[in-house]
Amino acid sequence: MFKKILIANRGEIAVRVLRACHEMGIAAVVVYSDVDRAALHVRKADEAYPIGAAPASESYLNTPNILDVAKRSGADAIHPGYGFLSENAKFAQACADAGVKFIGPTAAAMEAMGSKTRARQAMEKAGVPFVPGTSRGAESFEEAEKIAAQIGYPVMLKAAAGGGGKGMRLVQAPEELKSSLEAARSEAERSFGDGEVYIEKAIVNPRHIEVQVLADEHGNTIYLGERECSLQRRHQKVLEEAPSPIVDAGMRRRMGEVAVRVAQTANYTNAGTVEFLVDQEKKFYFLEMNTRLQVEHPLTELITGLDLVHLQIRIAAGEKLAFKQGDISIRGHAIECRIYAEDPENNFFPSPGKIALLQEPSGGMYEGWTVPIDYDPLLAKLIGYGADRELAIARLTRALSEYFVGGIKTNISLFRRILRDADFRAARLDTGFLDRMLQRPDGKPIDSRAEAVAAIAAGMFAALGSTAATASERAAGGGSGTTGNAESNWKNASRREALH
Ligand code: MV4
Repeated sequence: MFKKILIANRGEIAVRVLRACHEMGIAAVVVYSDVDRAALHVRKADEAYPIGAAPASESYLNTPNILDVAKRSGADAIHPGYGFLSENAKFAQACADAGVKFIGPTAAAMEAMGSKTRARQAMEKAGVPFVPGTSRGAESFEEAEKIAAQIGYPVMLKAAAGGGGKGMRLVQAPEELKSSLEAARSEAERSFGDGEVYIEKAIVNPRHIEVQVLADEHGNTIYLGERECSLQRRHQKVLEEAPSPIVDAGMRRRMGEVAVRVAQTANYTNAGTVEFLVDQEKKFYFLEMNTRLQVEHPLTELITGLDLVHLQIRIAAGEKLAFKQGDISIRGHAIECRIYAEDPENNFFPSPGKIALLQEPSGGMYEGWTVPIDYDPLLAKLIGYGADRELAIARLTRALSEYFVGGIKTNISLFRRILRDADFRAARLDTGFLDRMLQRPDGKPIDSRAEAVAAIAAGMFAALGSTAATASERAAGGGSGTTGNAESNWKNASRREALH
């Protein structure tokens, strides 16, 4: 087993990986940029090294500096977290060349999945179902016109090098094809330096459902059920749940077996996610594979009882999976809210700044911390778990009512709204859900002042009446807490948030 792991990331995922290292008796080394000197991952690490200025290109994407820290600290492995270098095949190769184990798939497996058209060609051979369309770029407008007519409108133009919706265009009718193709091409060229664009049948209001897979380095690959990720805004996931409300045991097995075939076709090792689009008839189509641990991985951990980061580390250290597909069972239901530093009342405008007040039912940030503008706005993840979906929703609703972040804006109110939405409650979810909800007037608008006052009142109860529940939640949260200075916190709260 590794003795020391370097975590090449920041924020909540760095803390999550760090905790797994400590649970396994492994020392954790972290790196940080200039604006992250006071971040939680730095505070909790065994060793922390500065790697550069705030821009990610100078710090968290700075391969030479990160590898230099690996060497200086004597780390024997690197965990990339998600984002940053996690899906960078060149970085994985550079780690291998430097004799440091990259905790993730090989550079070759990442490259196999990097190009959509290449991945489609490989999956075609393996008999994996994917959206009808071409598996190579359209050479000319005339060719695209022919293909689109064969497939039938609406069609989707996609960048072969793409992901996350960049270089993607929905084309409803033949007369839109020319301008859409040009737009998709130039966007793909600008974003990826590769203008290859291919054509798929457009699935109308699809669901986005993904399957977690785990593969060891001895040929064993298993699936760990699915996550429903249909609630997105501008290709940014907002709320995810597991299991998917529309997937039954038979569909889970069929999707899982396809996901395992995808992974095996790519010689995939470690943790990965196979994404599917699911149409209104519940037919599923392979979309792409994410060659990293994902933000929403704790949902799978809750419903399977497994720790995915522990398993990633064990796999990377060469261990065999200690269980088989038949040992995996799905228990309960989990829902995740991504708490972002952005303002849902103001077009989701980014909201960096100092966290002046924090009442939280879980951990990820602390009072007095300044959220930098330089990175992704994800502050924390709030996950409700219960025996079934109803209970998971009830727990999340309760936790959201206790949640308050002062000094900056967050999207917490958006989740209160989603969770009381009738369509959400009935699990009528698809990728158009959020946009539709946001176009309707808010059925129960909450005055932000009233909301702040309610939060302050909740905070007073939490701080003054020290019940067992509050104490344990505070312990789990790891924030600075309010016990002992309830009065000054209350004063801060009222001064800053509402009563002035
Ligand atoms: C699609 C599609 C409909 N038909 N492909 C968006 C991101 C990219 N990874 C795939 N995406 C889509 N591909 C076909 N053939 C609709 C989407 C899509 C979407 C997918 C998942 C989650 C949210 C989405 C929002 C809009 C469009």
